Amino acid sequence: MDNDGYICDFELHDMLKEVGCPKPGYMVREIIKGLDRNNDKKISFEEFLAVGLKLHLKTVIRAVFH
Ligand SMILES: [Ca+2]
Repeated sequence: MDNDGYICDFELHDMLKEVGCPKPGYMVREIIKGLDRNNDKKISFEEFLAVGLKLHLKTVIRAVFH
């Protein structure tokens, strides 16, 4: 992370490696594409937060139904 407030492909690549689930470059770019809402090829804090919330909601919904 270079602390510019955005996560770009190589930063996400390093992050995934650090948390023990490395992904090849093309997959990292697919993930970025999936999260990127304004198509600047970077993930802003807001975009990241939106995903975090979605994942959190999924967990909550799963807990409710199981
Ligand atoms: Ca973006």
